[in-house]
Amino acid sequence: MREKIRRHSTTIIVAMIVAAITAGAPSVAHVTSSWTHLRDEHIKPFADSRYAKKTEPYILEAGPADDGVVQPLNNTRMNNYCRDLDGCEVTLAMINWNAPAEPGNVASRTYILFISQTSRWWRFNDDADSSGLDNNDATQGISAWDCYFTDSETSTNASNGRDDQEAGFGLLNGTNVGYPDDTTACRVIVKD
Ligand SMILES: [Ca+2]
Ligand SMILES: [Ca+2]
Ligand SMILES: [Ca+2]
Ligand SMILES: [Ca+2]
Repeated sequence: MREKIRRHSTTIIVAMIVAAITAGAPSVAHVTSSWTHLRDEHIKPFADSRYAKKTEPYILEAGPADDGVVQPLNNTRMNNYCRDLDGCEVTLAMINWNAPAEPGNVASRTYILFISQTSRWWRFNDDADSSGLDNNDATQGISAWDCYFTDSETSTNASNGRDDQEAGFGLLNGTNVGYPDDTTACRVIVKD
């Protein structure tokens, strides 16, 4: 009889161990699926070059000495930053337009720009939804006060003359368009 009881208790212990292992199995599966989710949804995108961020903003300035002359933006960098899945953020800034009263003050406008991944069409999300085609022999762009972001990359004179006969964009510090040309600078800041 004692022997039988011992066997029975052994059976119960074994049953409890099996139950514990079985109960533990779903949590192992859960951990595995959590890891898979973490890897696929949160880690992989950062390793995917399509999502890779070039953390340095691309900044170009056109000072008073550049007045009226288009300063070309590096087209490889513009493509890397803006011709992708998430476009880029473009800030167009005017600096020092009121030098004696507000030295170095910066006026700015910021918009999102997408350059088409399959053509040279581009578009901002400004109020006008400004859009154009790069490299089509017709200059297009946006402006903020004295400063112009243009799909022209080539200056034709020192009086705002510009051409869009190649792929690429430019920054123009406009001459004779309303702000003191001897102090005013323009700056474009492009973030991926
Ligand atoms: Ca981008
Ligand atoms: Ca154009
Ligand atoms: Ca162009
Ligand atoms: Ca100017």
